Amino acid sequence: MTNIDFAKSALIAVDVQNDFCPGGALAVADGGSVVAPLNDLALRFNAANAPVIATQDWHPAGHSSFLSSLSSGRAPAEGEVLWPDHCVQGTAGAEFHKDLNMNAVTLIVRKGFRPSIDSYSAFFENDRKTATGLGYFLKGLGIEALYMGGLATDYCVFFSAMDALKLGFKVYILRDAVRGVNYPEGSVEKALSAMESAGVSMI
Ligand code: VGL
Ligand code: ZN
Repeated sequence: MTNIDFAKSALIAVDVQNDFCPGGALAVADGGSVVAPLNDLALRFNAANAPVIATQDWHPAGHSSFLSSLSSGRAPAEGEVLWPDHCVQGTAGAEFHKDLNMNAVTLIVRKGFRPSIDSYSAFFENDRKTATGLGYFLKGLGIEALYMGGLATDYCVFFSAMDALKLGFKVYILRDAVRGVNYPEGSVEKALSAMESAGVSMI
């Protein structure tokens, strides 16, 4: 692996939660396999006193991103992607994968808790304006480079990486520590190539 300048780098584990792993409500194929490489790297960041961030999709019951929310008569917006109920606050599905080393995590960022806004990105919700605060946190610590893995490649990892670039961070995707939903078919490939063209490094 590349040499990491730990004084200016942070590790971000995106949404490594039960509902995105096999057996979960929105399972990503092979999702659990991101855990081992993330844990390895988290220990290296810990040893260097560098930030290790875990994001957590954290929806209230009946969240507007759930397909089930349409039963209350709401019309979906053009192009809006809706999901099975997942990562509902306080449920087992919202918990981190049991093997993810949470002792190594220095900050947990919860997102998607506003009932009417979804939030794929770790930085801005899907209205593209509401900040999660993570950008300010990282800038405040003088962080310049982000090492990112987790779930899902084509949604939360993708939007987080693209926002991070816009905020001026150098972004490295840990290629063996991401897995995707691939819905619609082909979206993982599309996300990977869009990230690369935008300037994300795959390592
Ligand atoms: C995610 C869909 C809905 C993700 C979260 O973590 O990629 N995808 N909520
Ligand atoms: Zn979600």
